[in-house]
This record gives sequence, C-alpha cells and structure tokens, in this order.
Amino acid sequence: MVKIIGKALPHLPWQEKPVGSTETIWRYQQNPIIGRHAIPTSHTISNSAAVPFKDGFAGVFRCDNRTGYSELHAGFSEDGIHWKIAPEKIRFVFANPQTEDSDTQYDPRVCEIDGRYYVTWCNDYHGPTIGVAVTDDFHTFTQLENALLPSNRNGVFFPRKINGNYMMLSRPSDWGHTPFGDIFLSQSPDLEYWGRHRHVMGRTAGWQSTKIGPGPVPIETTAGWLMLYHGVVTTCNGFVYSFGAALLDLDQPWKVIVRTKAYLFTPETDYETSGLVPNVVFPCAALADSATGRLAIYYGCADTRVGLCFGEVNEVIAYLEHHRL
Ligand code: BMA
Repeated sequence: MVKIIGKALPHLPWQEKPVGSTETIWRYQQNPIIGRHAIPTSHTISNSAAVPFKDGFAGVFRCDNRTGYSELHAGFSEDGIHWKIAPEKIRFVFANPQTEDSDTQYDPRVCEIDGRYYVTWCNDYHGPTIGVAVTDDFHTFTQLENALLPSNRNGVFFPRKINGNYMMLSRPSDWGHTPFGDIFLSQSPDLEYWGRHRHVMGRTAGWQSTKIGPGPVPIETTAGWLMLYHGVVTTCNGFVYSFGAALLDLDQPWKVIVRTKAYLFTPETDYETSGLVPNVVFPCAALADSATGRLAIYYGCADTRVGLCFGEVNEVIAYLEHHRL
C-alpha cells in the first residue's frame, strides 16, 4: 500500500464515490462549489488553489473582472467547500521596489513550505512568467522576484527542499494560447535564483498531444511524488483540457517513474463543457489526507467556475500502473 507522506487532514472535504461508479476520480455532487459571480465584481472565477490553514482552509482565487483582466483574491473556508472570497484583489507588498505590479495574474498555486505559504501564478512581465509571493496570514502578501524569464506559465513549487534545493515545475510557453508545451523542473537554493533546469516530460499523443503542464503542488508518497498535470488536445473546435497523473522520483523529481496514457478526468458535465472557454478542467490544488489516502482536488471548470473532485491515492496509482504510457 502506498502512503501519503504528510499531515493527516481529518477535515478534508469529502464525498464517497457514487455507488456503481467505475471512475478513479469522481465529482462532488453539488458542483460547482464557486460560481462565476461569487464576488460582486467578477465575470468568472476559475483556476484557484486551496490549502489547509489553521482549523480550516485558505485559498487564492483567480477572479476575472469586467475589464477582462484576471486578478488574485484571497479567501477562507471552514469546510473547504463554502468559501468567503475577498471582494478586493490582493494588493501585493513588494519585497524589492524594482519589482513591477502586473495587471494580469492568473492560475495561482499555493504551497506551504516550512510553515509559510508561497503563492505562484502566471504574472505578466513583458510576457507571461512565474510570479511568486509569500504570506503567513492570507491578508498580507509579499511579492518576491519573478522566478523565471518570460514566457512561462504554471509554476508549481514542491513542498520541501530536495537534496538542499527548492524545486519548481513549470511549462515554458509563448505569449498566446501556446500550441506546444512540456513540463520542466528548476532548482533554487533560496526561492529566488533558479537554475539546473531539467526536462521532466513532454506532450505525447491523444488527450496530451498539444501540451502538458503541472497542476497542483506535487503530493509526496512512499512511491514517489504524485504529480497531477493537465494535458491538452487540439480539436476542430479548439483546445480540450483534461488531466492525468505521473509519479516522479523522490530524490530526482525530474525522473518520471510512470505516467498515464489515459486521462484521469476530462470535461463531461455541462459546467465543464460550457462557459467562457468550453471543455476545460484545470486542477490547481489537491489536498491529501495521510491518514486515509483521500484526495480532494480543486479545478477550474470551463474558465468560469470552480469544481471539486475526489480520489484515493492507491486507486490513482493503480490506475497509473494499469494505463501506463
Ligand atoms: C491557458 C490558461 C488557463 C486556461 C486555459 C484554457 O492558457 O489561460 O488559465 O484555463 O488556457 O483557457
């Protein structure tokens, strides 16, 4: 049996798999958990991240407003399902005054490292790149240096140092709706200077033939780092975003142990297949309970709303082995 290495989360949001379901990942039946107008100024609320915080949960939400800009808003929840999202966007305090503010900030991830919460997101600095901020309370956020040069999206930290370095996954991109993309890993002694870049894995065929990118913060297990990732295929009507999983080596996480040939989860419901950008499921956070092996995954639905789905780590790994690429 594979074990999750990490905290027990007895308050993890959870709903049992529907009787008779053959899915490895199943949807929360009351989805979506956050609608497009959850705050007065929002046009859509989608790809967003949650973490356990104090006795409940905190999160950073991608709220697109009526100007068409994407902004990051903080939020809190007691149960991980019902959220109070701040109507005002996060006003970052800059650690270095030379750092520039950006009009567009999207697809946040939140990673707890040594008791502090690091937010990474797609920032704009003469093109898309990886913004980084740190918070202790989800009220004051200190923005650090952008991690990489443009163009890059989907910066995702690992929750601890590995062999003395912090690690980050990312997906180099272009300025537009990038028609390519592989997952890379970068290393840093201090969360500011990133190097020792390694290719982790590339797009292949089928649902992951156009591009792939890292999703939630990787989950440490006894079998390796469990990485959920999005995969994109180009159809005659545009991109379709699904997600799959891979296991990465615990000590050298640029080495792939196994990855899925078949997707784990793809847009199927109305709230995933219609909206601002139809046919998108985009996972940005996964909570993992080490006591039970349960996973609760937050994902953007059609770039319009936020959904929640569930799985169990041993079933995900069994699926990976069964559908290995
Ligand atoms: C990507 C990002 C994501 C979005 C996806 C589908 O380029 O903008 O935020 O979910 O496209 O529109």
